[in-house]
Amino acid sequence: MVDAQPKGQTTTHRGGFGHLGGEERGFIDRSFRERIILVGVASETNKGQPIDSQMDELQQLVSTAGADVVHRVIQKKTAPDSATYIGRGKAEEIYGMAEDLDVDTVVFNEELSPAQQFNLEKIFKRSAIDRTAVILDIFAQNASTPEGKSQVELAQLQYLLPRLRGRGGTLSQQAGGIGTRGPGETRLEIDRRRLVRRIHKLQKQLVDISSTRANQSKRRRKSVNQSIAIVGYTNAGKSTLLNYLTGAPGDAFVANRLFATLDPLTRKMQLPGGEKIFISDTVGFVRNLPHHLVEAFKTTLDVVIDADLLIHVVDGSKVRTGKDISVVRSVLGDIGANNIPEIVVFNKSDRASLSSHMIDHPNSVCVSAKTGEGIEKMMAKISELLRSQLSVYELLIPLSRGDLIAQVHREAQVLVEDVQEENLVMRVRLDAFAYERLKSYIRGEKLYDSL
Ligand SMILES: Nc1nc2c(ncn2[C@@H]2O[C@H](COP(=O)(O)OP(=O)(O)OP(=O)(O)O)[C@@H](O)[C@H]2O)c(=O)[nH]1
Ligand SMILES: [Mg+2]
Repeated sequence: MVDAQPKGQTTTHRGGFGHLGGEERGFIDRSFRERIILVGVASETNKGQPIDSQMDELQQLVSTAGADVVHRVIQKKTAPDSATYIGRGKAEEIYGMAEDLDVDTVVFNEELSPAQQFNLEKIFKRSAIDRTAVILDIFAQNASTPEGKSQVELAQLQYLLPRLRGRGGTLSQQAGGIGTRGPGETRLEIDRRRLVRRIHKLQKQLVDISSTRANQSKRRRKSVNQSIAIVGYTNAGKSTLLNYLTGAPGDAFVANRLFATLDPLTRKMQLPGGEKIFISDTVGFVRNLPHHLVEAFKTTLDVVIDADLLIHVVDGSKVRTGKDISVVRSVLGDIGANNIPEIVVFNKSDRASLSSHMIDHPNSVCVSAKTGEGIEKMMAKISELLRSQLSVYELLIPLSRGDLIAQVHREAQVLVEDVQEENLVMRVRLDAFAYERLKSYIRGEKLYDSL
């Protein structure tokens, strides 16, 4: 058999998502907009969220990835089919539609097993991908820093690895799609080995980055007391809030699309009482965030794990917010951040009345990150919660130790100072880190836990 593609020549195939990242990405023409059919199963396992709103979100994901949805199919089924996810008859029907509508790719609402994907592609004679592949693709397109890129590529490769086995036959039938140019099996075998090597390399790189970050974090804690992280469902308004709070519009990237932010952005800000803190904007979460992606993002989410307080931003203009909130909390649990105190902030009060949300979340606040409405109240609550984590002590420092006095001012919140003979008595609020460094100068017992 003669390969029509001369060796060494690169090609631009009909791009689209679900393709390999890294070195392969140079081959993809992103200007081409794929035509998509969405497929969902309305079953007992839909876990509370109506299938229509799930499909709306999937459509939004697809359009964020740069493709056009031309049709939607929802099948009622008690449980997804283990071989083809939907029924075989339905799959044949979708094949007919895909031919008629000149569709490139069929996107499924839930994660397909490698076997389901293989079987479906055989029936459709075109790519069948799932929600996970779409999310990975969006992250791949949006990643900007070397770290973000490595994390996404790692997640993509880990997702693709089990899917490469045995797909040679179907791949050679397709006009475009994941690695379709090769003669099937042989090329896949080569890719497989290369992918495993690449995975190991990326894992090592990310461990190195993570340890550098941990050191930086320790350094940072020497000079400042507390830090907060803004977390929440994608598109809730986290970056808009950071911009508002730090008084730097345009600092953090804001966009009405999913996953506008990928890499954390940390800024310094002042609380109403004058205390300086760090505040970080973070990547948004989404329902069924790919498992590999959460794993990969653990390093990026260090700022969340290190935080003293989480501002959990919720798009209050959505009719139902319960699912968004539980998704965010579950991802926080996955990364080990579920014990950090959290304040729920319903955002976009300029767009809708948000007071009904307060019934289920009495300690929450309603704000508009756009107009600033409610922000003052939110800040008062944040200050109160942060302050409640600090303990108050009296330090006795010799007046001759100007260096130490300066250190106390840097690392603690000084409430009152009084000269007594040769010493300066300083009443201060200390967090755990400052306590460790200054404990030998503490006079007497802890005065109280908070104000
Ligand atoms: N009306 C209104 N729109 C808002 C408000 N806050 C944010 N938005 C809009 O909501 C969209 C998403 O805002 P972002 O700040 O990018 O949201 P995010 O949570 O950072 O989103 P990701 O980074 O994609 O997860 C943008 O179109 C914002 O202009 C608000 O208080 N009111
Ligand atoms: Mg953002």
